[in-house]
Amino acid sequence: MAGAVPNLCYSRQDVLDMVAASRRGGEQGLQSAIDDKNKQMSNVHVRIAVMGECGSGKSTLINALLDLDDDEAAPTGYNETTTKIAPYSRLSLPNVCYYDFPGFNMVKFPVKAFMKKTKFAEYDLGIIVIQQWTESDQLLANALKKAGKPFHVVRSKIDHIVTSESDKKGYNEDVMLRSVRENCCSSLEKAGMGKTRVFLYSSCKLKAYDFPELQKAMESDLSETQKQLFLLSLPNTSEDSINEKREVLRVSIEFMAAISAAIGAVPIPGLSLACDLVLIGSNILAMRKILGLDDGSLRKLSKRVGKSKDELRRDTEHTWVFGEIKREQVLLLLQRSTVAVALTVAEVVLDFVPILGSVFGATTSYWVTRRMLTNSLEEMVETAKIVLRNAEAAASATPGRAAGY
Ligand SMILES: Nc1nc2c(ncn2[C@@H]2O[C@H](COP(=O)(O)OP(=O)(O)O)[C@@H](O)[C@H]2O)c(=O)[nH]1
Ligand SMILES: [Mg+2]
Repeated sequence: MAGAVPNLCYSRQDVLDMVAASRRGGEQGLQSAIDDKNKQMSNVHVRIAVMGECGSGKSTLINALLDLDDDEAAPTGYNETTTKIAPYSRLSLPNVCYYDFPGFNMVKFPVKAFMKKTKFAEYDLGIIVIQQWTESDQLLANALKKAGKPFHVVRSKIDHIVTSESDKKGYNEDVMLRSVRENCCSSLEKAGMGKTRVFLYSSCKLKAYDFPELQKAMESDLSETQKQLFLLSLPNTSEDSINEKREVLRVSIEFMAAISAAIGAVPIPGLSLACDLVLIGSNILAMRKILGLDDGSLRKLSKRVGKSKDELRRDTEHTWVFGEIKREQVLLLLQRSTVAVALTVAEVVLDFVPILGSVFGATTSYWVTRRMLTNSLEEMVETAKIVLRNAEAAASATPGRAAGY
């Protein structure tokens, strides 16, 4: 099991289509419907243009939205020299891509040529990151408008304002935030942008200010299928975000079970189980990565909050989640009591597990795959929430240490 991430985004309609295809055209109909859908899905992309002046916080925002590892992350800092648009995505979700635009306030930057060459229509939406609204921001907003693309304005580095204002007499955070929002909105209005919402954000505190609302606003600009991809790409900043991922993954499980049933219907002894094991194993790996429980994600989180991986895993019950997921482990998981319930319902005893696919064919294959993946997902979701709580506890015990919590 190579750990390749299979397609995890199918809509409820896709699953209904699959069922209809199998009723109409039997096994062959289902197979070709699955093939068609997979072709379609690999063509679904989410392309987000992130724009703004040098140093406004574009690259930092991209890293936060994608929760990128150090080695995949967009370089940050004030010495930006790039004059090219740089794409960033997660290895596991290459179809969600953020495009880091060069800042226009650089010396000798060929803005006119750049604007002429850039095809703004290629993006699904834009984000303009500001400290204050400038002429180049206006230029970019106009280009996006002309291309008929939605965009959002983000005011970054709110923590800087909090730090500089909080010592003042009579400081009230809500009043301060309202005034920053009003100032930003009125400068946009003066520039002829009309009433535009400005999202306040700090890369040091992703749960605070308007970062969650920004994610919701971005989501609402996308099509149903794009939305699912986008949700899976977001960081686990809250139990809500983990629950949203669970919903998307639950639908994908239905689809995987349907695929499994299609394979199970082929009367070749052993084929079904072998395929089921691959299907189940690769899906568990994919879901684990999406939920931030793979070794790489834990290492990154551990570095961020200053706690060891063991401390992050504290109080988690389902230790298999963190282990190796190979054919043997999937077989072992298959024999666990939670899955045995499903098997008992099908009047199958555990001794039959190795020949399940060939003996019981499509129906059993469907239920076993569905049950296995659903149980695994629930246990991973439970684990992800405990890891999140441990990370949050670590972050609040070490102020200033933990970006993103
Ligand atoms: N404290 C704080 N620093 C930030 C924030 N966003 C960006 N920065 C810092 O500001 C600098 C410029 O950010 P960067 O993302 O490289 O800006 P870009 O040129 O627009 O890509 C970097 O040193 C970042 O660490 C934020 O919300 N809070
Ligand atoms: Mg940058």
